[in-house]
Amino acid sequence: MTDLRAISEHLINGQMEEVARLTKEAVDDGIDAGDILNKALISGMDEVGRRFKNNEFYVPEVLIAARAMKAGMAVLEPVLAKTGVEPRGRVVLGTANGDLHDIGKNLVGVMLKGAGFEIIDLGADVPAEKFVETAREKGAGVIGISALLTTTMIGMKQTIEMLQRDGMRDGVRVIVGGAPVTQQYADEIGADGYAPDSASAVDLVKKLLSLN
Ligand code: B1M
Repeated sequence: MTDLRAISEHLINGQMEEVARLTKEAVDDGIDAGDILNKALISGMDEVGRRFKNNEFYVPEVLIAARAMKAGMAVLEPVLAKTGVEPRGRVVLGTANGDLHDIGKNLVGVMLKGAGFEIIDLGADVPAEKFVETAREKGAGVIGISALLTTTMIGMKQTIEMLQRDGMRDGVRVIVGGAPVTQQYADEIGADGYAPDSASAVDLVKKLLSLN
């Protein structure tokens, strides 16, 4: 029987082929897909997040682990789709209007995905209307906006104002982040939360959706 801890270990070490092979082996052994997701892949990614937060891991290690996670997910996703394991919540993610920086946003997406959330990634340079429209269409509980330029942070405020205008503010939590963004700015514009890094973004979304 495949050892789920071995999958986690390989994921933490970024060994993509091993993660894919062992995930397939676990599926073939008849291990529950939800258990493989939670006890092997997500728990491995949680550890990556913990190490990243404590400066034991840096961006390259996180990206390599994320690639390994994706390899495992590629094996598991068709099985999960059949067994109907529900995602923990749906998050619309993007970089603010006029801003092309997407590396930090992608990391946030990977970590959230690793924690079991469904991510609707709108990419970079996303207008406020697009965030609001997509959250409405997809019934997302959270909008996450990244900005790396001081000049594009305003897109966060515009999105919140648009949610208010459209009567959607109570149903959608807005989180913000990116190098120039601060807790103070998040408070000023009425965001529901600010996260300084991708691991904290996962904790924040869990907290806002009362999943802790
Ligand atoms: Co640009 N750039 N850049 N750049 N760039 C910065 C941001 C800058 C600080 C460099 C500098 O001058 N020192 C500066 C901004 C100054 C400012 O406004 N304060 C700058 C500038 C000026 C520009 C241009 C205007 C340059 C020019 O053309 N004259 C131009 C703008 C283009 C545009 O967006 N319209 C530009 C272009 C680019 C590249 C395209 C070349 C490239 C981006 C490539 C890409 O993303 N695909 C680029 C890069 C790489 C950088 C730096 C060097 C690195 C950014 C990065 O990826 N960091 C950056 C300098 C720097 O930050 N040291 C710089 C790594 C990443 C993992 O960190 O994005 O902070 P970060 O994400 C972290 C956290 O912030 C947090 O979690 C992540 C992981 O821990 N986080 C969130 C991020 N989003 C979050 C969302 C959340 C929660 C947490 O919730 C939703």
